[in-house]
Amino acid sequence: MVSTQSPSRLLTQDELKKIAAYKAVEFVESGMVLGLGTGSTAKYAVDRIGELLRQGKLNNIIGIPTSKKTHEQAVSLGIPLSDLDSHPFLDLAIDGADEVDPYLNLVKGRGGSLLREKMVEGACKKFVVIVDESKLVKHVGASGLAIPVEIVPFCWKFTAQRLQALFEDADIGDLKAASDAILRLAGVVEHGMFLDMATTVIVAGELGITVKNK
Ligand code: ABF
Repeated sequence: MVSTQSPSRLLTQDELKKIAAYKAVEFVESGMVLGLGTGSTAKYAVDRIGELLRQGKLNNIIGIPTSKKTHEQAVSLGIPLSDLDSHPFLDLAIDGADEVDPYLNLVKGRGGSLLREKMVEGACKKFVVIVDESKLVKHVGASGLAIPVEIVPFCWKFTAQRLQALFEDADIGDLKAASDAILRLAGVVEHGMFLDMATTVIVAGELGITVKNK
């Protein structure tokens, strides 16, 4: 864990997101195949990668976007893009998260696109998560907000009821067991718990940047 010194004035949440994103882009090297995340924090990282390419400080980057929105952003920045079919092994992905627990387990997907994110980020050697300190939780689900689950449209209410029945007492309990139980339900595509996937989490807070490694 590495901490920097505290800034002299209170920073806005957007400024903290940008600080975390720029720090993560320091991990990017020329020639890398990169997973490009989605959301307001990841957007800053994609912007920064585009800027460094334009300045000639990075070369031969290939980006794999995790959403249509990020795809459009990357195209507008001139970042060369590909997909998992052509590039099944990625060097690094940078993305935001909705919750981060002390073991670097994540909740993602409240901003949408969790399936693509899980596919891309599961194919990376290194997965760097960027958050402001408001995303830190004691345990997954502690924010009280629902864990996003992507399901097929066919009889979706039926699937939603079966999902609710799994966690009637509201306690998510063992995360791996909860993950397995959700994925066993027919009709479920994927869920937003990213367990044991992040290799590094960069947290920007009022007291500076903290880099947590797995
Ligand atoms: C996406 O962006 C989602 O998985 C996650 O829900 C969200 C985090 O967004 P933000 O950085 O805007 O808080 O990666």
